[in-house]
Amino acid sequence: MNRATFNTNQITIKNNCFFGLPTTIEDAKVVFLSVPWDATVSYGEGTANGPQGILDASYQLDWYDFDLPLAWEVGYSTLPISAEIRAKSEKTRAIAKKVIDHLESGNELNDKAIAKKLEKVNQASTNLNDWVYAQCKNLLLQGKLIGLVGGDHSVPLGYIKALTEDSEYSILHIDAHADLREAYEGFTYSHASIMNNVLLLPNISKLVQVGIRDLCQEEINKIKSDNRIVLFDDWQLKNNLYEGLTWQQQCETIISNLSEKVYISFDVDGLNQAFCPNTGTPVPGGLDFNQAIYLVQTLVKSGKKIIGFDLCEVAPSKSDEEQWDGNIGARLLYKLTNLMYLSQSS
Ligand SMILES: [Mn+2]
Repeated sequence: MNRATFNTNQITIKNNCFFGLPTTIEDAKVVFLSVPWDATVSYGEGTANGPQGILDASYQLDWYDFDLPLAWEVGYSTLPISAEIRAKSEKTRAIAKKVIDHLESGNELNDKAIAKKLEKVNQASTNLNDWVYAQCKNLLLQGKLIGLVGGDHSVPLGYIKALTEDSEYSILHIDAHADLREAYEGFTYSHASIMNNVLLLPNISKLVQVGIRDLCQEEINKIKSDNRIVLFDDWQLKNNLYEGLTWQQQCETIISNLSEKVYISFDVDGLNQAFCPNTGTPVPGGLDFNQAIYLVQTLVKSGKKIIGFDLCEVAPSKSDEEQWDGNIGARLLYKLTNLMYLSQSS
């Protein structure tokens, strides 16, 4: 980016870079990696279009940030949204659908043809995880911070794995769902299993879950039996608020459970659906946009470092004119990136 001629008050040029910020990878402090993948989603489709929807809406943002006024100067670089990954997602999704249809008709997974399809889907997911891992490892070795843009919530596993090779850290997980199922619909790498898979990695000291409000018994059992998991469910958070505990007090309690290095896994459905009307698996309730940001701001104020983050499950509206989901996604992406950078530089 030519900083001397870059006019932050003028129109943003649509250059396929998030927020129109065209920094080279070489000069970048932060790199955005898009993962347009939703092969195994269980309910609504469309999160594979999340990166494009966020990109399209991101041109419209103003660059001034109240936490990091000169955020646009930091150096944010955008890797191209991979058409190949997008195509593989589509192809795999078609196979996964057959498995889901089979199960939804009340059948078991012992059908040979279906088992073969399932194997294909699991292999494609493994390949995706390997791809994300390789991309992230490469960027981390260059000293870059990474903002990963999903995709459904299965996609950050390779990134989280690459980070575990550096040091121990904890995860702040904002979501309506606990995502602790041991495979869902037979898919080992389902979006509903991401945190189960994460906890199989070494070096994850804590998983702190916030805003959760849709759980199955298996997940409750896991939360109770694994002392690395700390649950701040949406019901309790809201009840505490109604009964006089402030959001600040609750944020401090949440953050006190995290270690010095924190990764944020942000599923947009952790927010109230007003902020993600087209997301795949919406649940009523949830955090307000400002509550979520305040939580991350409080984390930064605590002096803990944000070592990376993902933003998943943003599904843009099918209508071109309506960019609300993408708009919220872009604002979250900007804020998370700025706060990550701020936490690293203070
Ligand atoms: Mn979710």
